[in-house]
Amino acid sequence: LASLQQFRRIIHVDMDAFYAAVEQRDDASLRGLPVAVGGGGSRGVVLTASYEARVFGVRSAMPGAIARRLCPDVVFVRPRFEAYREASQQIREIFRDWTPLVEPLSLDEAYLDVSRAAQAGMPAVEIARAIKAAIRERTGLTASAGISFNKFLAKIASDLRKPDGLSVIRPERALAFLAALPIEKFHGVGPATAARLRALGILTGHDLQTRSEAELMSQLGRSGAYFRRMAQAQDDRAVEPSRRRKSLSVEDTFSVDRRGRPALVTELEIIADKLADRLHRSEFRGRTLTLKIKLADFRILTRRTTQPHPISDALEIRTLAAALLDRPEVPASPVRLLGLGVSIGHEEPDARQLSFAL
Ligand code: TTP
Ligand code: MG
Repeated sequence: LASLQQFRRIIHVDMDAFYAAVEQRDDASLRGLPVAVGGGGSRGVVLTASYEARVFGVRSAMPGAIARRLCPDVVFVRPRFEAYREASQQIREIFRDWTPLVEPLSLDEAYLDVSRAAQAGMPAVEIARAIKAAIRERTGLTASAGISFNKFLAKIASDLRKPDGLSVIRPERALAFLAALPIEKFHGVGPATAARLRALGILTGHDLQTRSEAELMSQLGRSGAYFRRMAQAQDDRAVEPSRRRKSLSVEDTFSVDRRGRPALVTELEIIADKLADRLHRSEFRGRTLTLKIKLADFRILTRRTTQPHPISDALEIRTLAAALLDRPEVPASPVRLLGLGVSIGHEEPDARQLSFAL
């Protein structure tokens, strides 16, 4: 089986500074300037920054005020999600010229399984080059591509030479490459996990490769076993083209239980903003909002409301969430977790159709 895996050819494509690149494409006066998309208001965060702004340290998810401090000349641009969706549809059409096995991860990113074409004699690297050229020609934007024999390595590869990059990680080089890779670069390792791993003396892929599964499981649970498999280049996850979302949700478990309406509403606002952000970045559309409340005794309450239109606006989600909290009443007992999710209604079997109808 292990050797069979090595015959797979996976390409991961990720657009460069996607929202900012679309803005610079559509407004010539922004080209060459440090641009931040989002972050303009008093409380807004930067969604992405042009490479000119990244030189100053401006990053996604950074409050606009900090971006301005780092880069006083930064130009804030209001996001135009319709334009990003349009570019996203264009790149997906290009992907489908090469394989039906396309799994989008977000508007600007997808996995492609091109094993069939590779077996038929078209090297995956050539396919990736052709895709990059077509993206440039049809959208005026640049993308970076990574090629390998599994998803995990393809995704890491696409990040190696951004922007406009193309990188291949071949099977015979994979283990050495992963051994040298700092754990921060492992997809799925955020700052918190990285700190935990470092505290355990796990700094690179080599440290994951050489510890036993039992040891990592006892220290890190199931994710320990998962990262070990990834470090050993054992990733047999298939590219799943038909993965169609039925819901999208965000939850927060509190370090200290929250009690009373003002505290709960404050938390809900944070969760609502995160959910709106994720809704914008996916194509998912749904009309039902569900509030999940886990009490300190682990009982779970859910409340939901269905709107006549797809839910995506942060302010609307905040308002609906507060109303759900009040209806029938604010829970009297301490709350351990709050979650908000948007889902499709019964009469909407296909979220994508709905987004076309908009
Ligand atoms: P990314 O691919 O993570 O970033 P990017 O395309 O801007 O830059 P890179 O060249 O490093 O790939 O995300 C794609 C788009 O998703 C990005 O342009 C804006 C949006 N986004 C958010 O809205 N919030 C976020 O926190 C992140 C990371 C991205
Ligand atoms: Mg990108």
